[in-house]
Amino acid sequence: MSDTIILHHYPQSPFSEKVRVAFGIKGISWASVHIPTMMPKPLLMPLTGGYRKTPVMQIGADIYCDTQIILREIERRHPAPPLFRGKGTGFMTALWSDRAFFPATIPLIFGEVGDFLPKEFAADRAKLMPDRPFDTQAMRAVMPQFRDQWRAHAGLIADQLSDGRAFLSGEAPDVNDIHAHMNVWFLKGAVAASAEKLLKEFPAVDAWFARVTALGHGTSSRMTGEEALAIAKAATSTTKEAADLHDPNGLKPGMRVSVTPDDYGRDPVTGVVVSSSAQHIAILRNAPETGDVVVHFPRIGFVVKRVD
Ligand SMILES: N[C@@H](CCC(=O)N[C@@H](CS)C(=O)NCC(=O)O)C(=O)O
Repeated sequence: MSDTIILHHYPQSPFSEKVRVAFGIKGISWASVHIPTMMPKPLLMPLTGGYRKTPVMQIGADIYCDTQIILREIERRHPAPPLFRGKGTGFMTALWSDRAFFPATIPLIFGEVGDFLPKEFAADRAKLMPDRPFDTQAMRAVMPQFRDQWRAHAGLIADQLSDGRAFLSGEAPDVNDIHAHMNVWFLKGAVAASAEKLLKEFPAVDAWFARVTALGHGTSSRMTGEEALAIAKAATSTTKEAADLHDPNGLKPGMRVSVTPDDYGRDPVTGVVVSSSAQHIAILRNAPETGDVVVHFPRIGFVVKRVD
């Protein structure tokens, strides 16, 4: 039971869709824990120590925060079929997807459906993004410019497919499809008619989208948040202590640090370093509901600070 992959997510979450498609490509069986779409998340916080974003992956007492580290870990544990052909480029595509394409998708969705959002949801997202007010009126005002941006991103997908290939890297799907698919999936799911208008000039993108969707989500069974907490408590982390000889700031196992996203949802998680490298940091923490857990983060997009 403790090596079951557990995904804490909700169905409408676009970042979770990246992980669900990865499960589909690899044919993985996983346990699905539905978490709330906004705070509070009382059954998730004991696992992460404060990280609130969606999704979070749990394997026993190892907790993975952010899709970068989640996809890396899925690949490590289930290497076939590969998600990553080159070891670096799949992560570069992620940054395009998350930090350029996603910010163009958000105003197109919330500029259109803003008036229908529950007040609590808007208030939660305003708190999530303290530097960027969640102002749906303002989003509506800039929709024409973001349509241009969105079209340009979708056009890149079309250009990549223009030689007739089935998937972005060739005849087999990989992580580039996962990252490109997310924003198209989000727009289509939230504002179908507007997505259809924007994609009309890109029939190859629609056909590719259908191929990626057909990969499915692997096989999932539902689990409750309470069951997931009990699994963490009964398990022991399998993460081994490992020092990073090249860490430019002298970070070492045993040091107490905080790890905080640098973009939004900037809630620090504090713990003791178990293992770190240029691309990951794993910290040990403890909560009464879980006992000892090791929480894993990527380094890109996260601020690590010593706390003494
Ligand atoms: N960098 C994160 C971004 C995750 C993210 O922004 N997720 C959205 C939902 S798809 C979120 O956390 N929204 C607020 C929430 O779910 O509480 C990742 O790659 O996992």
